[in-house]
Amino acid sequence: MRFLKAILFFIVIFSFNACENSTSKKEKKQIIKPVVISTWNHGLVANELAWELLINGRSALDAVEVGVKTAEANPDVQTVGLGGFPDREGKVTLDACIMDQNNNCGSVAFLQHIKHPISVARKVMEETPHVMLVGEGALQFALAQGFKKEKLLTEKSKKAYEEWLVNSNYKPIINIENHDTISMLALDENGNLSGACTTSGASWKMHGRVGDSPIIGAGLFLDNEVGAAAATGMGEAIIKTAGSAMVVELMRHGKSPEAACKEVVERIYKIYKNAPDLEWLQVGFIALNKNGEYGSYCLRPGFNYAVQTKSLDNQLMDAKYKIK
Ligand code: SD4
Repeated sequence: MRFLKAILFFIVIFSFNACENSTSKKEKKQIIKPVVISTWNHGLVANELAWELLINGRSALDAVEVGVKTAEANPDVQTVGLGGFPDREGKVTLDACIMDQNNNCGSVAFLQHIKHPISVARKVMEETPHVMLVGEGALQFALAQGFKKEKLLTEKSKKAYEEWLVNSNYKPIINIENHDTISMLALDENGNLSGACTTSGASWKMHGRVGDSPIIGAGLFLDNEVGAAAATGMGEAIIKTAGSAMVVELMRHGKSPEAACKEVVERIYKIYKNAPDLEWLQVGFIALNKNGEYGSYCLRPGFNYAVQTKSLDNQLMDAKYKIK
């Protein structure tokens, strides 16, 4: 009898545990990984290279650097790296930053003559005790690290600049002159996040102007426990709201990536809704959380982003927007 009671006791305990395990398995969200997302249609090419690395088990950090370098090297992408539109003095000045899963980050701003500012930003992160180097100091550092000095103003961008000089009117055209910053976020096979952002900034900007793109928290931010976010569009508006950091914080408090991006765009709209600048203002955010869920939102129609996962072939998605 005692023996039978013991067996019964074990059966009850065993089935209780089995039942508990299966419910907790059901409750656990399935994590989608790897994932890579990046801004605008040049994100498609960038994703291709980043994906190649991710699918072979490489880190999200390597993937985002390699990915965005494609836009930096492409002279036809006229607001990133080589061939970027110059400032109003005819000089191409570049901004970039990179961040990894351990909150390590590196950034360069107002950097001239170097085609791959993202790689210089990574060197700042890995080889210096600092986060950000700017201007002449950033250039000296890049040269000391073995980067080559190059002429970044192409004939095509020079011509556009000369045409702009005729009226010298600083009024960007939505989704055209602002539309080429590449921001990329990735989640790798190990479940780690990284992000990168690189740009020649707003075309015809004042000499010395720095936008959101190299500013950790504005153009890019991530928290490996929560998610990552990055921005494109008019940097001044993104800096004023600490845009990417806010998106991540809103995800921490339970918002989906899209809802978090939307809330920050709403905040920007509130600031600008009675300002004359609203007429040509565009901002867009992309976000990716720890579960591999992604989303985006922007102020006006026209912003799209490229996504690649195991079940979704590299493709462009149109972001939802505020102003219809
Ligand atoms: C800047 N945010 O310098 C950049 C420009 C940009 O898509 O994103 N364009 O303000």
